[in-house]
Amino acid sequence: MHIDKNRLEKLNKERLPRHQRLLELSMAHLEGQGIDMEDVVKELQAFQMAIPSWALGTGGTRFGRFAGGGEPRDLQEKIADVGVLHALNQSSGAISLHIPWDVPSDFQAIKDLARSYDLVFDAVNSNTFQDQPGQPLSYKFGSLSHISADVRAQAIEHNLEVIKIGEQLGSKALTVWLADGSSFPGQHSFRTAFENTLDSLQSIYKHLPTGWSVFIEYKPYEPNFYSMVIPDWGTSHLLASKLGPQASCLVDLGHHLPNTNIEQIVAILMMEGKLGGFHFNDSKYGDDDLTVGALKPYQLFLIFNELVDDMKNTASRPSWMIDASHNLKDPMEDLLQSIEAILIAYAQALLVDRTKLLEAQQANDATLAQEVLQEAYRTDVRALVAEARRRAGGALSPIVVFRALGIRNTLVKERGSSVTSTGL
Ligand code: PSV
Ligand code: MN
Repeated sequence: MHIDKNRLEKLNKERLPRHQRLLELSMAHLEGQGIDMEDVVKELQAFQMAIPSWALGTGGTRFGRFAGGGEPRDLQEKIADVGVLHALNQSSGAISLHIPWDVPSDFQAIKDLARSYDLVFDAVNSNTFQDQPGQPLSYKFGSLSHISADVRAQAIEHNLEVIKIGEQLGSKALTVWLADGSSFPGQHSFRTAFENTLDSLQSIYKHLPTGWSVFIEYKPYEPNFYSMVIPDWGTSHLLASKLGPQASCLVDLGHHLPNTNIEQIVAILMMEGKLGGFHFNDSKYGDDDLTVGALKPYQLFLIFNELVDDMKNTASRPSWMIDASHNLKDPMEDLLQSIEAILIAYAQALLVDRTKLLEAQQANDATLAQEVLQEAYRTDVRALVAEARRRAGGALSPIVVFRALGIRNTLVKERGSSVTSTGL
């Protein structure tokens, strides 16, 4: 499904007078602070977020899944859905495939389809956390860390297969997230599990094509509840360092114990040049997969404050992906809201007066430091985000247009009301 550009423009036109009034207010505010709005808009337009192929369907909990209508039935339809999102917000120009949930059958056709929506393929994700039909050996007790060399070999082979798929699509990175771990004390040896994991990752690393990266994702618990083989950023960093320059860490916001200072982790990993990937979501307790910014927008801003600080000095950017899929909302509306929250936090971080912040830090002036950060955080940047989107050809308000165009109803008519998309 392609968005009707004329209808989008007509809806934009209706909102334009109000938007312009709000934009003028924002401009006046920024001028007072010596910030050129054009610089901020340019940065916002360049920001592109990958959508995982599994997030276009309604997510489930371990108690059940209530599929919404019109969910994509195959990879083509998932690409079409990301295309719709991108047409609306001009900020989701990439798709990240999870293998084997979404294996292309005709690579050229899939690439052409993605191009028709102006999409590229970001990192490819391997999956050794589930057994697949016909798979000879089980991952019940682990994959890359397994005590059996045969299971490890099977998991390594899968990752190499994922790289091959990614190469054909133009991806440049492999994301490895392991569910490996133990649920009971004594169940396995921490050292053996780590050594096996490192050894397996080394076998994968050897086959990384030039220009490729491997991202090592960490998670403190779930599905294993006593120990995870890669529970935290320290372990991820240790593995990435041992592997070499093409390996780096992946921070998923939901993969931290409550109250962890994620912005500090981000700052240190960037300092070391080891922040390769980033998964956005929000949570109250754990890996809750809630819409980005739904609960902790200030934390999101503080993370972006660190990211922006580093992005000034380097051209390389982490691979950004939304990693959330909710069981209540329309998945496409959920993604639109997440991206809006990310852009708002990014814009606010761009407004931080870094000279003043440094002065405050040098003078041990905690009051001034807080003032500087909160001055930026409390600035209403929504008109700037909307302006960046409008200039790129997107919708002033993506959710309003999504609803006004009746996109979900069209998809339900096209695909049916009881289809369940692949994923979790
Ligand atoms: C695991 O919780 C994770 O964050 C990994 O990134 C997976 O690829 C994704 O969620 C989907 O299960
Ligand atoms: Mn993740």
